[in-house]
Amino acid sequence: MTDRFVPAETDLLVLVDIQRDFCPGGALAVPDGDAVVPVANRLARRFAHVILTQDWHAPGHRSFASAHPGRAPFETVEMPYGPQVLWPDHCVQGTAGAEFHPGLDVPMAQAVIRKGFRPEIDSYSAFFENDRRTPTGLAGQLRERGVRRCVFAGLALDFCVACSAEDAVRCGFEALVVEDGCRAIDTGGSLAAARARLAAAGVRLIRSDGIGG
Ligand code: VGL
Ligand code: ZN
Repeated sequence: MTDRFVPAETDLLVLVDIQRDFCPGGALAVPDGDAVVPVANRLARRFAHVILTQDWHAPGHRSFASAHPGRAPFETVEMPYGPQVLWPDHCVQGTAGAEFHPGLDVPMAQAVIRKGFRPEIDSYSAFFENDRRTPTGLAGQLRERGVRRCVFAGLALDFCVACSAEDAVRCGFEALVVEDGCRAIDTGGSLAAARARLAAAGVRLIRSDGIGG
């Protein structure tokens, strides 16, 4: 049914936010989030280029509901750069919750993009912060390395994975998402909205068993 995807030298695997806080028992646990770990480990062995992203918030980050008196997690507020969902405190720099999942076995990963470290602005995408303007530097790094196509897996499909894939397209890369290598938060219709945005951006959804050479 689906065509096979054979990773080429110009393909990059991006493993998004596979961290303790996004897995069961964590501060912002994505349902079944740790199910992506074995998929990520397998995928990483198929790609010449592998990078990781790591949600990495300053304490008291403005995306935390705790920074907005009277507000609760999963409510949406208006920030200078647009609407922002408020989250439980998560992935605080240097804490155990910000560490990669202990089962993630990807010693071949070549770079870690830390994002969300500016206290006043959230960053879902691996390429731009949520103002859609402030770059992380990843696009330049990938161009210098000759990468043409980005393949994404990780957490959460409807936030950081979807935003990263959309921005990859915006930056001139082709983008694919490995669906069974992701899990979603699905709050307030976020998963359906993300799927629609991915389709509109031309991001292809594939399955991990269709990848190989
Ligand atoms: C994420 C919400 C807040 C994600 C990060 O990795 O998808 N979601 N911070
Ligand atoms: Zn975050």
